[in-house]
Amino acid sequence: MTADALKRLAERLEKADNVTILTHARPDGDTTGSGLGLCYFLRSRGIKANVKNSDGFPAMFGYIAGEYKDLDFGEKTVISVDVADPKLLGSPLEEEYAERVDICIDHHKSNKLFAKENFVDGDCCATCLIIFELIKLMGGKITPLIADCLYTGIATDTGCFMYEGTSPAAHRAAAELKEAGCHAAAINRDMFQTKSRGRLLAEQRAIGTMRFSEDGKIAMIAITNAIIDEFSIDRAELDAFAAIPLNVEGVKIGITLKQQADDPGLFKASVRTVSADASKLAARFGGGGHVRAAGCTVKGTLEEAAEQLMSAAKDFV
Ligand SMILES: [Mn+2]
Repeated sequence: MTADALKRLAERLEKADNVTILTHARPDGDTTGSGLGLCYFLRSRGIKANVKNSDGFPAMFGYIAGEYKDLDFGEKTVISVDVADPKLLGSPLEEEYAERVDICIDHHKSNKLFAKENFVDGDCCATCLIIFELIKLMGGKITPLIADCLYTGIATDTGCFMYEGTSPAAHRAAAELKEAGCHAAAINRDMFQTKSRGRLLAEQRAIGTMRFSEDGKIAMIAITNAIIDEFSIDRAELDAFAAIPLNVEGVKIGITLKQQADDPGLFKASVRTVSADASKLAARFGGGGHVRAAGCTVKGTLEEAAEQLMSAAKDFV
């Protein structure tokens, strides 16, 4: 974010009071860390603040959300964090807040600029990185709890600092957050290494479906409702499966098909690439996303969906 925009945001927050912070639905590490980090910081400044989302905080973020409690106040300012589109607030928050967000803080290039004031930096790795810079500019103290919040979002949105777009600023922020007392090793273990037993067994089954084409350059796995039901895993855990096909040596395009719970004849496809433009491949099916990570939906049986995607992917290797 430009120094100017960050300064305007800081000035705006100095004057804010009785703040409701909104995260997106099915909250991930970045929206959760941004929301809670900003909330704890504002409270430390004597500004009343709460964090709301449509689904509650997932148990995996208990180390930052566990002690969180709502305060009682009449709301005056509404801030969204890491929310690119008011639709992503989910139900019921979308109905309640879509039209009346005062300040939007985000890092998605696709942001719909739906708030009264929008502070969007599409080149920033994580919304938590914007919040980090904001707190520093405002001369705030980064407590170990706030450091854990912000580290969580930076680590998760950069794939533990492995994605191409991971900026020097993200590494510097991580260093400062470590100095501020964040529990980086424990967070990394929880976010990137620890899996539920059901998830690992479901991965095993999904890996069992792996098929290749184009001399091993394209790999595909499928997660069917049968697999999900058998191991009763949370659908939120499935997002991480998209990385599996690219783990295989030589694979340039990885596709993960996920059967939809409410429509077994519909598959959500996640496309991950090493160098090809994933968003162009997804666009052929009416989807979109980023250059190395995109998604779309395809109708049909599993075989039909797989065949359509595999044949389209051939044009990209
Ligand atoms: Mn994010």
